[in-house]
Amino acid sequence: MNNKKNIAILGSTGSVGTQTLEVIGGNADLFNVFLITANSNAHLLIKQALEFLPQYAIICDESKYAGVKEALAHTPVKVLSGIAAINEMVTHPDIDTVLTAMMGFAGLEPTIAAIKAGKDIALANKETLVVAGELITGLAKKHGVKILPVDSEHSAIYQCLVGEEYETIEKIIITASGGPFRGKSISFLENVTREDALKHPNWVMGAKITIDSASLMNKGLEVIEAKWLFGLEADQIEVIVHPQSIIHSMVQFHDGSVKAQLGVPDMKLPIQYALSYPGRIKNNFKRLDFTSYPQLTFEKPDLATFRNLDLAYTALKQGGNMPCIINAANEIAVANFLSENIGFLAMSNIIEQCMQQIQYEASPVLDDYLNTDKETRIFAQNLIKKMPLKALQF
Ligand code: MN3
Repeated sequence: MNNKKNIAILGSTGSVGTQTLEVIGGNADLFNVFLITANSNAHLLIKQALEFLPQYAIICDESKYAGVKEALAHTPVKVLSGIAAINEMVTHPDIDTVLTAMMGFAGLEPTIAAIKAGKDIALANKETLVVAGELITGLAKKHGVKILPVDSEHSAIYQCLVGEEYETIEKIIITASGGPFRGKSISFLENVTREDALKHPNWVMGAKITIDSASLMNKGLEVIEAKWLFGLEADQIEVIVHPQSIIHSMVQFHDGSVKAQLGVPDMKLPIQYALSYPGRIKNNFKRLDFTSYPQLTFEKPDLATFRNLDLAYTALKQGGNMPCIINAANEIAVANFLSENIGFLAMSNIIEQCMQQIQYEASPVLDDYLNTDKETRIFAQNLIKKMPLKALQF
């Protein structure tokens, strides 16, 4: 296999997964796709397997296994199915880097398995660090693996920190576009629809993260993700709304100097950096033309209207299993908003009630996270079922 880097892509059919394949496709001399996985999108998984001929293709949904197997029968690609197969195959000795782009809590177990097997992680699944940041960063340290952020804000901070001493960080400043409802009032948000929320001004992403961006929960999850990635305290992590999404985030050092990383909004750049780190690869992605952006503007986030960001800071300060609770509650809330069972503002109420009602654990271990996640999902789903129609909005 010469010295190409073998990459496993967990969640290859999602937005980050497909863009990762684009990056690898443009650098076939440097990277080899070793393993791809999909939750249920068998059609796209087959198409990707035919194009990239990975050693393994895994479909999580076992009911689709036979179809995928048959479609790839004439190729050397080995087809497997189920989450257990993913947890096992990410430990394959030939894999160098595992890029985790599965959606939500599902990313946790395979990430743990990969770290224990000594694989570097290109982390696109922020929920993994939100839910179990202490456990994951502890394991990464123990096994000597790097966790390279794919999230654009964290990639920006990572790039700003190259060559710097950790002790000199005063704070980091995470930028937020503000999403499609920036500047709107509570009364406006009462009536927004799924379609309104899915219209992100700057980034093209999957449905879940797009709703999280509209509610600012995405920024809340990113604040928690940053705490663990960079070993910071809550008061060292600031969020600032920057609607143009040109500055991807910043670091302020203890001499007052601020470093920023800039570029046009395109996930392919942070994906490529995570795969090529510590090097940089020449590419022909769109370049930033400063004169197209004569004004870069900044404003404080509106925490009274977008309560999710405030709830995330609360969870971060409380620690323990609280971030796991908000993540699970949010996944259920977003799924129900997407299927039009609840209104936009109900999402924060569901998360807040779960934070108050689910048993708090100060020092959770893996089983506690699994239990908290499960319990919170059931509780949140029941809450939605029992809610009177009007309460679903408020
Ligand atoms: Mn981001």
